[in-house]
Amino acid sequence: MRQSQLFLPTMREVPSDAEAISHQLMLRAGMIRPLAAGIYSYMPLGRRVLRKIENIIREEMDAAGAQEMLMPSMQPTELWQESGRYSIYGPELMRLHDRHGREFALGPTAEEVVTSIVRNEINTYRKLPLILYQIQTKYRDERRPRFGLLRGREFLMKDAYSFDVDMEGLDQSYRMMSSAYHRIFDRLGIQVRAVEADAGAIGGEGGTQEFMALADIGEDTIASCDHCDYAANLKRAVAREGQMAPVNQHDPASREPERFYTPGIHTIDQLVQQLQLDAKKLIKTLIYRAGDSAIAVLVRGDHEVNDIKLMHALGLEQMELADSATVERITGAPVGFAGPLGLSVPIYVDLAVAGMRDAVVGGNEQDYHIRHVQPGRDFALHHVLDLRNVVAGDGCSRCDGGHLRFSRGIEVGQIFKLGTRYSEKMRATFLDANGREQKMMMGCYGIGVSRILSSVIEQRHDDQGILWPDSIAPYRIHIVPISTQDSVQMSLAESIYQRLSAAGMEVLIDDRDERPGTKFKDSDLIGIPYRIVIGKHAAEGKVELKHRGRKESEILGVEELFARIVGPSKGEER
Ligand code: 9G3
Repeated sequence: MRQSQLFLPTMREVPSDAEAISHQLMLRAGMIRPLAAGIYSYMPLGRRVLRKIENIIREEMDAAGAQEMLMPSMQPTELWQESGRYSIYGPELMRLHDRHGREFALGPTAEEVVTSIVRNEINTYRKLPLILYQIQTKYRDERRPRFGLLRGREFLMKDAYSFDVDMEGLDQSYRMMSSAYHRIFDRLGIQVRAVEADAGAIGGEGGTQEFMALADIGEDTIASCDHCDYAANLKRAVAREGQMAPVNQHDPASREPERFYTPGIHTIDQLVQQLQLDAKKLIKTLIYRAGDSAIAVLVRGDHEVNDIKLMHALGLEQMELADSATVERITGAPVGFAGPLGLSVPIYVDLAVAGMRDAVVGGNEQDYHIRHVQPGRDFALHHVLDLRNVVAGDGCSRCDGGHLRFSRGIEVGQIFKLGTRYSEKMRATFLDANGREQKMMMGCYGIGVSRILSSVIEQRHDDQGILWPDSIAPYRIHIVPISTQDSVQMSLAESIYQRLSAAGMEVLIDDRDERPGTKFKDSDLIGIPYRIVIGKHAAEGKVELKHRGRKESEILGVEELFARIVGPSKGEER
């Protein structure tokens, strides 16, 4: 491709509203352009990379026995009524009406659609297992689209769905997909960590993994053990069971609860600061609305409630903190003074609280707290369970001696065991070998294709620009003649360009009449792996070869160059 023809609007200046480095570099490298918030056009260079990512995914999905199809984005909302998910999703689910007034959703995912197809076509165990997938645009009206393609409102996803006769079959499909994912991410050159995750609203019979691209910009927090291979999304992570110190009812050292005056102190930090108290000696009491009732949740002062664990404990799909009026009604005090003593609502206590002694709690009275409180003695412990976010340094729940540490990740893949969550609601059944009607066992498997574009750049860039892995680079070779006015240089450049292209290489030649500095800056920015500079050595038939990811370059004769580029040993290509 001749760069003088290529629609490649590179930019020098860093776009001010782009916070993520991948977002900045994709804009500057002329790979994407914004159309609206969270909605982007892929320019030729970006499209080339995206297509390579798609093709690697296709190859591995096909090799794993999945079959590619393509489903509509316009989904009749009757399907979402059938699955019971129409009411779960609010404004995030983009809806529209056709000219006849029929309501459609722009598909954020395709469980309903694929199940509606399979239930009409499959009715015998002989036709299972079946794994279908598509690579298609998804729509989710995110409240806060950000970081370019990392959280967009229209994005490309590979979504696959497996259909099996039983749990054993589902486990097999799940394993097949999981190992395909490891191969895919390895070939894409992304450093990925598979972590235990939470199935969330999609539901499912347990068993879901997220594939996290390690990157500081990532919105997800990964808790991983420094000793074994345990790793989990913070929403799901479990520490070594909080050691519940034996609750000693009549410990002589413990004193009776005592109310004390704390004017204007209504946050944990204020309590810690002004009263020189250790947050580990405090108990936070949070009032949540659970449906149309309320509950109190107690965690230690230095811990946070894990909403996902709380919702699972209560069997609820959504929950939020009570508003201040509700807090006043239940505790008799303004927000900030809630405590467990004398509460009429059910109290859910995190494991780490149950073993506390001599704790400070809110006094359920404005400007008052209570000290020397002992859970179990001064208030009942009816519901004691793991309700908190783990913190760095917590003991690992899987091995002896390991401790959890945090890292950030971008979720680039998710695989779920759905079980009969959809086949039951949507009657996707088959007749088994005994002629009995059974519900299909389903799994679903997603990869954020456009998110991968950003993730690769987040992990592989330097101050000058992008460092593409060979597998998905938009071109493999960048020929950069220093001066288009120099006929010796240009004729050598042209002949190398023709020969490499004829050998099937993807070559970009910078034939623009630009200053060398501009050419080198653009070349570093777009990050093509191999650069061949045609300069002062051209007269001796020599060129300079440099790999984008390495410092040193070398002067080679043309024949050496071809031996190096066209016919390298496999290992060298990595
Ligand atoms: C919605 C909206 C947003 C959503 C969903 C539904 C996430 C939704 C979860 C999944 C699960 C898997 C198949 C591929 C892998 C992921 N956000 N999810 O179901 F209506 Cl607005 O998409 N789907």
